[in-house]
Amino acid sequence: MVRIYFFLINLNYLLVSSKKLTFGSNVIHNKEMISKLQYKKEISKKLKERAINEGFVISGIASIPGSSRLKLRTNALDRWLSNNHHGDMKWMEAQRRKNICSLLKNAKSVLSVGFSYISSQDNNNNFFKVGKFSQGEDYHKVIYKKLKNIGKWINDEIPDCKWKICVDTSPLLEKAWAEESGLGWIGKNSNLINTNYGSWFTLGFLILTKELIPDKPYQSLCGKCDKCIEHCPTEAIIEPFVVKSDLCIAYHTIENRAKTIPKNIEENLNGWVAGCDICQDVCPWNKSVPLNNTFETTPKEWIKNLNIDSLSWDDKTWEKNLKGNTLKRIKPWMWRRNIKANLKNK
Ligand code: B12
Ligand code: SF4
Ligand code: SF4
Repeated sequence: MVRIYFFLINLNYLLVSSKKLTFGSNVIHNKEMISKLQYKKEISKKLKERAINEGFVISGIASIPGSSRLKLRTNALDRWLSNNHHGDMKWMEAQRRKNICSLLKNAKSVLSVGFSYISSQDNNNNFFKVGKFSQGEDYHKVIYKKLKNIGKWINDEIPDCKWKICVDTSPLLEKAWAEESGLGWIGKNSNLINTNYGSWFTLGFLILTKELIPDKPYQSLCGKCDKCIEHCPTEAIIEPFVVKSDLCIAYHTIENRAKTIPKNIEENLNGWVAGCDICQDVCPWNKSVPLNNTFETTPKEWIKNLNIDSLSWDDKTWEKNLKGNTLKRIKPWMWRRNIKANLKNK
């Protein structure tokens, strides 16, 4: 009897203490979880602030693989390609564009940033015009340099995090990832728009192997507006959000490598020598945005006063004048082709 009594007391003691143990380890576990979450929140905030301090106007974070919205955008890319809306840009067909992890193994998050290129000195009062995005320093280099500085900061602050920079040329669905990171919404002209900065910014990305806290995507704010579609002179926005490259002035003046520009485009150039801003100029969200007047966005004198002189430049002069500019990506013969096409229809 006494033995049974002691056995029951021991059993009770064991049960109570094991419960205490489980409860205790749960508390420790929860505390760890909370401090991990707290750390993630803090480092995500710091990273975005670091990007703004580096000179970007907007920054945001998305988690990989992203929401169902990203699947919709990837399907839209497939439709765009199967309808041949990419014209001769065969590089747009790269399968890797649909899988961000093909750019960095074990990628968990992406930092998206916007670099404002809107300067008070743009050249658009001239007959000959180039897109605002291309008037200052080459934005690929400007953004790359800034992102590299942020990468160095990450090496110190998050040493176990690997990173990869992407600016325009990597096979990444940039606007969809920027939208996912909460930078803005994809407008009917297919550009990414932010409520404060309109769409006058170029995009850059740091793909990261660290899990971070994602931002909330915007809702579309185009509403009933159709201005971009109505004003496109070549009807290149064939339906909301879809640009058919073969009808777009930007495509023909920058990407088209043919000797001549198709007649229907040529007749509508109206001074555009490289790129086209019409569907952004008419956008209400672009009307009063803060300017970014820095050396990086200031156009060179010859761009501010663009005229027919550039037609007579030899390749050496071309090299000299275009050094460090985004437009360097256009070959001198294409530049001459574009100016001549404009003159024909002036
Ligand atoms: C190919 C390309 C071009 C081509 C094709 C344009 C295009 N719309 O795709 C051409 C040469 C014409 C071009 C022109 C320009 N380009 Co560009 N281009 C690119 C590039 C390399 C790929 C874009 C792409 O993925 N196209 C594929 C198609 C399928 O994508 P999409 O048209 O954007 O379609 C998306 C949306 O429409 C959306 N969608 C489809 N259906 C629906 C439905 C709903 C409801 C919604 C909400 C969305 C939606 O999903 C699609 C897939 O994401 C990117 C850089 C990059 N790596 O991403 C730069 C990029 C898009 N270009 C840029 C710029 C600045 C321009 C120009 C403004 C330059 C100029 N002034 O001339 C013009 C704008 C012309 C225009 N209206 O689009 C910037 C845009 C920045 C921004 N704020 O959005 C980018 C991001 C480069 C950069 N790193 O900054 N470009
Ligand atoms: S860039 Fe010019 S041509 Fe191309 S869609 Fe916009 S308005 Fe039309
Ligand atoms: S012009 Fe209107 S429809 Fe087009 S992108 Fe801007 S707000 Fe959207």
